[in-house]
Amino acid sequence: MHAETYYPTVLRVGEVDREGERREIKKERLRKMEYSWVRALVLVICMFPLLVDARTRHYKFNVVMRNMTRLCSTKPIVTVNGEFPGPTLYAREGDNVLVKVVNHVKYNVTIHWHGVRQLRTGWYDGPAYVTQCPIQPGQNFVYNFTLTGQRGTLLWHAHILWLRVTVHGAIVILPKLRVPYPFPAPHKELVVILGEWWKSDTEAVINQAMQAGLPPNISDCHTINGHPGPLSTCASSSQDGYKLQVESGKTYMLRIINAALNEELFFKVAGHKLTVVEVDAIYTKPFTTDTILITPGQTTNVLLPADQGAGRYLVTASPFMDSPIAVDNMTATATLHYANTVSASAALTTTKPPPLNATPVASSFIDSLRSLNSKQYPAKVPLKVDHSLLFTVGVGVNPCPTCVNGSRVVADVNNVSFVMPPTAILQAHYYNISGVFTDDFPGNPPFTFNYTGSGPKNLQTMNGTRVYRLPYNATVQLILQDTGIIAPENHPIHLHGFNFFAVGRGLGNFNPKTSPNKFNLVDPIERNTIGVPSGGWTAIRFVADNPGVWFLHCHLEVHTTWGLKMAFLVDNGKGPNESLILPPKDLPAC
Ligand SMILES: [Cu+2]
Repeated sequence: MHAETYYPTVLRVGEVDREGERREIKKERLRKMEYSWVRALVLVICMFPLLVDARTRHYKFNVVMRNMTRLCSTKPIVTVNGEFPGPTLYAREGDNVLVKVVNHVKYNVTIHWHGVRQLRTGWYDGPAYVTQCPIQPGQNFVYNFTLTGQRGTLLWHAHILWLRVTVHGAIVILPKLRVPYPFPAPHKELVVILGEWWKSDTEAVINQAMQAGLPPNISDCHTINGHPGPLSTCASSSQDGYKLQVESGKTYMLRIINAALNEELFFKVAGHKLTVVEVDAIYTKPFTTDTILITPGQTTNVLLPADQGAGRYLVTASPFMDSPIAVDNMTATATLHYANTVSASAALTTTKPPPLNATPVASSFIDSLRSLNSKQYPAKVPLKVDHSLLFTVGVGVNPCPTCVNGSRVVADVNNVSFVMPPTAILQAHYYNISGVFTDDFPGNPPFTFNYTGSGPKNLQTMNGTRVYRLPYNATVQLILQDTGIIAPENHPIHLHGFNFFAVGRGLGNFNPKTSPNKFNLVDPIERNTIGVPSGGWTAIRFVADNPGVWFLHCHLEVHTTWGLKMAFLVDNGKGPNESLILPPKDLPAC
């Protein structure tokens, strides 16, 4: 499979972009004809950088309300350009992307380009009060970043309040022109976004929960490309929901994204195998499976050969939860539909989603992931460690006189529940504004206990806006250790500004003497979001080669809201190439 390389055939870039590319190629051909072959040769050599040169892609995101009906009820939702899921952002590796975000809604808004490295351009990363003040109603802001050294699927989403429930979409980064995929080029590529639908207003849900100090309600169903699907209680016919149209004998690439707020999901296609080729915009060693696991914030590209008989096949997205915690247990469905299927009512081949608590299915998927680690796409795992950190992640209980039980559920990293500052940390850092944050985030738990046991007697956390400071280019090993406080739980942890290597993983407490013996320092998976196993730990390594302030948080929105978040502050290195760019002139004010 890997002896040859294959060029992507259909570049599913927007029509305008494809036109532009065709025009470029035509112009180039005309120019060639005007010169003798020697001059043409010289010209081609000179022109070559232009042909592969990066382009600028312009997008406009109008944040607007729109009424949407799902599960037999209608409500206004916040959208980008009226779409749910939002528009796909197409670009090539190396391109400069400009997105003008105009806020037409009553909420403050920011957009995060999840997984985009934002090298030196931290101002455009998007988490509210971390890298920028929000875009206020009636205001706008142009995000301006370059896609350097990344290709694959990522996502964009709102990074304030719970707006990302409907404000999200795909980022498709195609390889540079003429650079093939390291796997057989698919016939077609399809974006598949998994999400949630809430009948209630999610802002009201979380506000009420925070006032009461209790966990918020759960969503009413999951969605595939915005639809609960043909098996949903409100489906009008078996034709409802998203349809993946395929032709027999062709291979398709699904760019799968989990944009749900609070749930990790299994994804299956009845009767079909899926070959994983990329996660979080990093090529993987291909492996074939019938079920993928995807946490909120993660992306997975799979190849799907349409090798079955004509008919319709069920596609499912169902939750994974291996702790005694309430989740939305509704399975979202869609159908894979063969083009030569005559009748719309053709037999539907179904599949059973894995059980809710299918830990073995989840573990086997995670254990199969490896970086491609080829000559062209090496896994540059840091082998020496400058900063060795251990962060506990979990929940706690703090006093709250006005709450229902006199206490509130909170979440923390190393016993610190992060408090959002009134202004952006990056701005406070850049302009030396004191009193916004401190750089004393603890590199280890403030006190040791049997982390995955039932927890210490005192479940109280400290509040603080504390960052962990790193010099430019420092190498970091970070052990993310789940705690058993209240209940152990799987936390999908997302790091902004970097990819990291997931070098190890285990159940129980991390043992600094024995656990590292099993680390994979050769071809561990590289990504930006990783599930810390319930009652276990995950070890990651990264190089702090990006100056700025970089958020680290649980991608279950409920845990982020409760305080399971912190930030790394990476200082500038030497000279402009190792320093944060100047702040943009239109950076919103708080
Ligand atoms: Cu979490």
